[in-house]
Amino acid sequence: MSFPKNFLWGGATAANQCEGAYCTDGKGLSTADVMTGGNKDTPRRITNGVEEGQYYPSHVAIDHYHHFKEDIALFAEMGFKCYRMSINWSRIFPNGDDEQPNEAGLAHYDEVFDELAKYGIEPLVTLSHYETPLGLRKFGSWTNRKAVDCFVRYAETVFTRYKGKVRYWLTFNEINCLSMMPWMAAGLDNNAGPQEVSDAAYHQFLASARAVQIAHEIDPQNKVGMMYGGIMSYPYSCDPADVAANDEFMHRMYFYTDVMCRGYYPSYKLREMERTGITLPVQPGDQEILRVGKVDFLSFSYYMSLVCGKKTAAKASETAISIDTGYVNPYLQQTEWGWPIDPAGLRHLLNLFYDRYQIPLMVVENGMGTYDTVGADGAIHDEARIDYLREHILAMKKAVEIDGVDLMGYTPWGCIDLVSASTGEMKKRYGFIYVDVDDEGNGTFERKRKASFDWYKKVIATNGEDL
Ligand code: BGP
Repeated sequence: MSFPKNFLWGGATAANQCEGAYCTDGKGLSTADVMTGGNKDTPRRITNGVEEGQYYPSHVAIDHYHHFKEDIALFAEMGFKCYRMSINWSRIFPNGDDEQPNEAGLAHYDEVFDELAKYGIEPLVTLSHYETPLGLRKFGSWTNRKAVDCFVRYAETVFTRYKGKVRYWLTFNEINCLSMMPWMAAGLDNNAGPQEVSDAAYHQFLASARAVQIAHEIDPQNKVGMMYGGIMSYPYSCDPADVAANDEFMHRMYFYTDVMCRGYYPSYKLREMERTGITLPVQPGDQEILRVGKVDFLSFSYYMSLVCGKKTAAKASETAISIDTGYVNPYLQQTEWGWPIDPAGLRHLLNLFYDRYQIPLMVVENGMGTYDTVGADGAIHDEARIDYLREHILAMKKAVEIDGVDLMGYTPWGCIDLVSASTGEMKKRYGFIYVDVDDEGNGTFERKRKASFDWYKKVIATNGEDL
């Protein structure tokens, strides 16, 4: 037994990180469109609108909007069975709360799905991948229940329009990252308080649950998953205080998967809210919505593992353990961006989720950002990427073969080079396909196959046997 026969091998992107064409064909502004570029040492900056003289990576990106046919042909050449992409909500509802959808936006994705169908590539579509329409800000974005209705209208519109073309959907990208990055995940100010973050999470859970229900009603073939930002951490030591600190940290993350996979708030979260005075904006019928709208599968990103332990300097009381997530794992190498490389952690997380929920899993992001350059021979030697991916595929294989995890597929991140979400750089590259464009959007936009392109093609052709 190895990977299942119909395993969904492919790659993943997000609209705001690859499409460009940020105001083409009636598209409105999204949260991503007002984030300036940054780099490894300087964080991206959020502006009030589009300011003169600033560079906004999502405005150009790799211009996938105009190159999608060429890009999909390259994916097909690698043998992709699946392409994870996102629909940019602000192409469909430019302000987020418009009465009518924008036909030009809908027509664009029709073309993309038709192109994928030509090659038998199954789309896996994220409805909201760090690209909330900026228009939702006028009423407080996801802190306001109105956002639920806007999302549901959008979801219903695309489920109806693309019925028969798309069967696999994800609601919110890395929904748990709302706790760390409120702007990216929900269009809230980054200094949003815990009550606002909790309200936004509650509304996204409701929106996701309603979307699941509507997707099933529109087409019983639809499968809707959640998407967890693959945070996984080890206790710093076997000191029970380190283990407890790690448990508490992981509860903050698993709370998101618990609600979406089980259909209710877990007891540890409800107790924590009682202690901290956070309330839920519950309305009659909500419990039923969450229960009925449990996801069909759990997908997640996985790049690295963390180490968490007690904060030695702080006093830990029984109920409020002080957590330190800043420990360095001495057993692991790091990428050029300082992300610890831990394939065994992927097997661990797959087991943890499968034991916890017993529903199909999918790894929808994984990969290593590197500085790739075109060599004197015209080739791009990204052997380090091949090594990284090989080890992670081997870890998934063990989870499937030895542990019996039900794994649907694997879509490594940034299968074609694209803008980095955290830094806004182009030079942090993940792709099998190189794109000639720099951090300021200059270049020929020519696509080139890297060494990993042929390697991944062979991996897919042999269903993960020849690594
Ligand atoms: C995930 C996001 C992606 C992606 C990836 C890599 O958190 O879902 O959008 O960008 O991380 O991160 P980065 O681009 O910061 O290297």
